[in-house]
Amino acid sequence: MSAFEMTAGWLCFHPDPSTPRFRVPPGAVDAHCHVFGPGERFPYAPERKYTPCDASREQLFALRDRLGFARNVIVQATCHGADNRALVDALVHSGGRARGVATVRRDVSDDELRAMHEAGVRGVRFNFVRRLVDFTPRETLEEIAHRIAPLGWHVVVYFEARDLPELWEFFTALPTVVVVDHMGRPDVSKPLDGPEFERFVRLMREHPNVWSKVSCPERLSVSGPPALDGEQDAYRDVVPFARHIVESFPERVLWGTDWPHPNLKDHMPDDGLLVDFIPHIARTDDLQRRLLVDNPMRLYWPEESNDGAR
Ligand code: 0GY
Repeated sequence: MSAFEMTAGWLCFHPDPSTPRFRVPPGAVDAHCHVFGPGERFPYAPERKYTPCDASREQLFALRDRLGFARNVIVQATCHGADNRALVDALVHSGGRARGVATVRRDVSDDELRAMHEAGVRGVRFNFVRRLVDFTPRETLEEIAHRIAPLGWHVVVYFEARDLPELWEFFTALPTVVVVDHMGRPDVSKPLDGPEFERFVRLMREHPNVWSKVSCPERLSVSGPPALDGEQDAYRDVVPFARHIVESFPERVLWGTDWPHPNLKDHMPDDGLLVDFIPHIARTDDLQRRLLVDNPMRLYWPEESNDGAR
């Protein structure tokens, strides 16, 4: 399949991302990315809501090197359902340079959880985005959260900003660290200090176990990608939101490319430009080091982190 060809309406990832102008600090972690298939080897889930372009571990690791990252956190996407084989395969072939977040069902066995831990899984993902998943009862998710907590794992949650009020009680009762994908998907055409984003900020302020990925400007932006070579302008409407979270909670933020960017129809980002977005949201060396190295290391490689006291 050639780059930018549409599969069932979705774009494929950028074939030749630019080399970033921003150099990420040594040891930087891309803390939100996926592997898809290849479908012939790791079939997509029958209950999936989209069929992505294949995006293999080899391609992910090549991108990691090109962008200057040292490690990846690979997150199970809904198109693979609760079949974590492609994820686990990528982890065990990463030479210890990738950790993962899986999706599990309530009937997962202790042996399966232990095997995933051995492979490098350190969290489970609960997805509440209606276009991506069917409904799972909260009690099921609570049960899963209590099963994985003793392993030292955390819960990653993905939801739309408008659903936060209804999910608040569930999130705040979880017994683990809770990592929110893409800042809870704010509507960036609304004011930064408006009630919707303020609610998300309050969630983080009142609950020190809540972390946020300040990722996916390409998904959240209304103003869109830069004009030709105008990287300063890239996704500018997302900058105040991401910057606010980074500066308010520097010890609880993560960043990731979201490669290979599932479900994008109009615009496929240049991953190099996404990296160039980082210094606009994390403006000092210290903030950049926490976002890209210290925080992900503390959460995913605590045994190697020298940041335990923070
Ligand atoms: C993302 C975003 C999306 C998809 C998924 O699991 C998934 O299928 O997370 C999306 O469509 O917004 O983080 O990859």
